[in-house]
Amino acid sequence: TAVTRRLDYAPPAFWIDTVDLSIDLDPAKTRVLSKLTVRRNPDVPAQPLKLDGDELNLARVLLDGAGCSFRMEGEQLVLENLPEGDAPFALEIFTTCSPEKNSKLMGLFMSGGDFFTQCESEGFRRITYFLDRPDVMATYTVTLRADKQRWPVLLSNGNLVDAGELEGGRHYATWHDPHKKPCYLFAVVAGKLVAREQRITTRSGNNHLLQVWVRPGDLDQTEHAMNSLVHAILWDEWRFGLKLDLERFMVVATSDFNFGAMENKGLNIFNSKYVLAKPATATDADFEAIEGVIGHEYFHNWTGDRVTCRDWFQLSLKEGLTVFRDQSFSMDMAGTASARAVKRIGDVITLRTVQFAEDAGPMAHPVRPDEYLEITNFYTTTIYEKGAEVVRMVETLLGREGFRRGLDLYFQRHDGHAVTCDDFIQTMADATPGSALAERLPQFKLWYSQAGTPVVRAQGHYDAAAQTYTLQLSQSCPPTAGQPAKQPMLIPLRLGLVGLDGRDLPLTLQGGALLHGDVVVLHEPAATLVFSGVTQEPVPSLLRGFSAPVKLQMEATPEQLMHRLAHDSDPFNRWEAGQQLALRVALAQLAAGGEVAPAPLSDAHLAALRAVLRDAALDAAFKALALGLPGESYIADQLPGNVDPQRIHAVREAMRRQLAHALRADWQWAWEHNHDTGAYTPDPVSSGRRALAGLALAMLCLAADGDAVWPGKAYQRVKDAGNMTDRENALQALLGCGHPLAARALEGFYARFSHEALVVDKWFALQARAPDVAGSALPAVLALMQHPDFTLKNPNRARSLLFGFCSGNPAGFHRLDGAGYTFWAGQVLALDAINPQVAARLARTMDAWARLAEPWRGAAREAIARVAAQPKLSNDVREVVTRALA
Ligand code: B3K
Ligand code: ZN
Repeated sequence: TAVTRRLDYAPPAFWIDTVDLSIDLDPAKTRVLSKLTVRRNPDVPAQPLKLDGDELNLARVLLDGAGCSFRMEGEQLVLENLPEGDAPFALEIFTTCSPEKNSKLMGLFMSGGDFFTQCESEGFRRITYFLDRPDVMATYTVTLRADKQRWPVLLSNGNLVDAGELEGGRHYATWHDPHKKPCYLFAVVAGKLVAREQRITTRSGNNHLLQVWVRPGDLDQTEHAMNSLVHAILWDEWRFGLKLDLERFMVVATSDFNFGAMENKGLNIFNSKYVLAKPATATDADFEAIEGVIGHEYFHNWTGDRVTCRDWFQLSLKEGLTVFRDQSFSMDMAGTASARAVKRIGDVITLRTVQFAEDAGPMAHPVRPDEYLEITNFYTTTIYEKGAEVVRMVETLLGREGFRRGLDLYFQRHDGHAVTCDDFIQTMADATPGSALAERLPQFKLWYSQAGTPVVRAQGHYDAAAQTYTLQLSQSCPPTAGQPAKQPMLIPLRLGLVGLDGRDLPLTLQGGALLHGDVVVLHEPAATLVFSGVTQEPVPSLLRGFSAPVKLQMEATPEQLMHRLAHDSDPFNRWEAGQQLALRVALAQLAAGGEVAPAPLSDAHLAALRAVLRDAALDAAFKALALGLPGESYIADQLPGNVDPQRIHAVREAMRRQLAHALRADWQWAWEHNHDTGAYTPDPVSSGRRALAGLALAMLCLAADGDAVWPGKAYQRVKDAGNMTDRENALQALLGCGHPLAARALEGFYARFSHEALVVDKWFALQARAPDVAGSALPAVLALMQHPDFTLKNPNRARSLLFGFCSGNPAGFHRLDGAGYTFWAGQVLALDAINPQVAARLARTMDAWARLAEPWRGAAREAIARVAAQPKLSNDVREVVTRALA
């Protein structure tokens, strides 16, 4: 298959106005009759109608009720002798497909005996022949037929308009969706399901039926999802004036799903991981993720469904904007300034560890890509998270009100249409004439077209006599594949100058004004800012709140960093100062040769961390983040190359052990004050206390030095914790210190939860990430693959074990003998035969191979080449490994 290019976009030669589907559901052979009203697109020269298909069996085609000629061109169905002129004609296409053989989980597939669909991006063509592209929008009516006993619930988009009995124990349901939509938003569910229902009256006085559909035994795990949905509906109306436009809104959970969830119009389908939660089985992180993903899919109803993408290169139009919306929602739900900052820090950690690495690797691409072999590979953190940062910068430039005005105009102009990223950003500028965005729109648009992470260098100078502080800024962006030279970008830098007493000094910029009082817009390759009336030497705090997705490089003394760790009024930068401090220590240890120092942290550094831990004014959640060390892959990303993953691990472990020992009394104090959070609720305050208690417990186990007290406490907690967060943290603490009790604790954990699939996933993941004591990690993973509960066919299960090991356990994976990489190659190939999307994700865990030192680099290349040499690879995996080796 060939590469698809953005600049090759051409409007469709035909429009499809209505789709009338009749689906007879059967696991082995489902029959689909599709009646389409089609007409020529008068703006396009006459040409044949080419309908997309994939693994379909074609039985019959009728044109205006009569047989007609057609031919196949690869998987496309081509019709040539169609009526001239603009008048609509009727096509009837009769096909069959086999849901039970569909292990790719795209199109119509089975999960636990029930039917589900996944159409984005190109799954609808696996259900029937169609113009499978998002700019073809139609009105759908769907009749589902199935055995009533086996599949009593029949759902599709829109409203239920008819239902009844059929002969032979079958029944039917007809759904009509009044909203025009692209086919990627089509959905069908049929199964033995039950719903939690709630009626809601919104602020505009409309009444809606909300349903969360799950397997019968799971109803007790749906309350949090329903609450999250209600909050999302109310929030979108309050914050953006966007109302629910459907009488009925449904969420359905399935345990076999390629990713998180899908925003099908009125019928969102979810990976059960992002719906089901009860305190006994779900952690605080799970509860938080459910709120975020339920919000995300709901917000797509406007940003995605009503205004959709013209083509898949515009994916970030809906994804970047919707991630920005779900992040804003979660922040508002978190409440306090501190809880908001904790959410922001978490989002930035993801961005910097995953997206920055993507930008620096073989899959680097712009937020609006220019080409793809397989679109499924482009559901990336660049499209999603960097895309969200681009929208956040728009909000920073326009202010909250201006941003709202922009979005209002966006819906006025584009509601009901399939549009582009250019349309979005143009609208935001048009709504805010004179804004920093409108003034420099062409430059801002580079965020959509240039790949790579810009680097901002800053240097400060204080002139005591003149009472000025001069900041010299410059920017650059490293080359990426196909983009050797980059232009300077528009970068909003939120900043402050921290005084001796820890408070911000007033900001007076010479010859210019600061946007919103604290934002500088850097648009030149280099700029000099002079602040006047600065009465004392300040400590600069740049990129507050992480106001742009860039790497900031600025010299700072440890004292300056500690001053900010103690005082910065911006909690994000306060945390960041601590990360910088730790990073410097790690990088110094990596640069020095020889043995890894057993205690690399200075006394002053430890004292600064102790002060944060003991600070009565700080929330526990913030403390847990501030006391955490940067991850191994983030440390690796800071190196120019020649990455030795084992040394990074050893250095970070030395830091962790030192932190555990040196602060032992403080950890004990933190544990005592935080380990009992009473009856479980997933609110930010108590979840923060659980996070800090979990960290303290892990540290105390690590510092146990043969003493059985703390490992014993952890073991006891695995047995009798009142919620999954505490239980999992305790188990992780035991595993993390390599204590022999860990094995027994794991056994007990499994025995208790062996019937809870989502907990069994955790059980696999915890072991996949367990420390590599004497090379034990890989053999342990191989043994787990033989466990009766392990299967490559279930994406969640495969991800728990394989991704847990290949990306979550660097020391175990990057073995000197290369056996980790050989294992990776084997699993990528095995998965590719089952589910190419999941296989391609696993393939990407080797993205950073070229930055490794020998012998890892050579062994990694060999393993990737082995995969690339397979003649029967999917496009998904082929694209990833070809780029990796390019
Ligand atoms: N839009 C879907 C992702 C579909 C992925 C297709 N390969 C989920 C989301 O972003 O909300
Ligand atoms: Zn999305």
